[in-house]
Amino acid sequence: MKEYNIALIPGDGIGGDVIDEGMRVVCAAADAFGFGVRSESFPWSCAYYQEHGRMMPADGLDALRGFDAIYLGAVGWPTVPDHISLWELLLPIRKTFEQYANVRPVRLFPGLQGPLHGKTSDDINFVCVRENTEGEYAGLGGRAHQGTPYELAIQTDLFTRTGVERVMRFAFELAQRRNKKLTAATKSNASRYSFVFWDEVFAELSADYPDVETEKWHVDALAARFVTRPEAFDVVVASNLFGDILTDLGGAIQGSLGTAASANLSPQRVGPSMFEPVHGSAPDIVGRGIANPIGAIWAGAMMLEHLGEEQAGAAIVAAIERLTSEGTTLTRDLGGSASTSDVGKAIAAYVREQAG
Ligand code: GGG
Repeated sequence: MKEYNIALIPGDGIGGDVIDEGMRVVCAAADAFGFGVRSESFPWSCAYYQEHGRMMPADGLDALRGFDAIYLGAVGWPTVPDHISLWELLLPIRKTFEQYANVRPVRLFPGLQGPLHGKTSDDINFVCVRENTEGEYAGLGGRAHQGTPYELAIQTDLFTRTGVERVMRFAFELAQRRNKKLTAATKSNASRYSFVFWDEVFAELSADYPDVETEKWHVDALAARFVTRPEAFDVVVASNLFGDILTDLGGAIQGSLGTAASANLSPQRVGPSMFEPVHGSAPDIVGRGIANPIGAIWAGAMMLEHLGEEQAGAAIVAAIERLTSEGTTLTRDLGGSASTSDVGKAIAAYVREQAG
């Protein structure tokens, strides 16, 4: 029997609650579809930072390297500055293992009522591919003359041909497997170096994928179009920051950010890929058992699909669809009163039923 080793990083706030439910469903799928899952949990988080002065140990990345996948909950807590928690845990994992394609599906599940009037699950079903290793998250810059009237801060973005080309090729190939349309998010009117370059690479590569229809939109207009014409999209490719912002909007139009899933893929398998819900640690609802685990569970389905267990991944997605269609076991953000574990247990039961 095949067995997969998963590194769990529940992280902060509701991260632990949603990863518990995600693992309940992943383990149910493993039992039902005949493979094994072993997991080891790492306590790296803002609480760990407060005890040890760092978000993870010095050899943390080496400890992760041998796993088949990483399953992460949420990172960030008000007691630790966000730029520390992000730059000492999430971003080193994405960059070191070259998880350059951050795949974030935007989908209104059947039965759910999103905020967009008249738009149904047929209208909201596309995928954002966010560049995940450079761009506005390159970390280049500095501060000087702090505390003086001459104080300054500089932050610059970084777009390399390798970085732009590889994520765009990934998005083109994804579009080829879907409905053959790729939209690029740009801002080449204002950002006259990086995004002019981004547009040039996009135009060059489009010649290699003649079967894929292409279009580019300035990110401001694109954000508006997410609201007015979500049905116009199939695959969207965006830089790191634009992709981050657009996919929170994506979470909103799919009914709740709590349902949004994300896969940080290392297509060349430089290291393990990482799977996480899009949402953060949600300090406002922590400890109340009301967090929506669907985003984490869906990320678990993407993890199994990535590991080659496509049937199990598809069964989890079908179980989520059944749950939302029935509408009786939903958390508060979706208008219900179910707890986090009610939702996890229901989805796990539906997965088991599918395997007979
Ligand atoms: N689920 C992971 C998490 O906590 N995400 C929140 C966040 O702020 N992520 C930053 C990013 O993806 O750029």
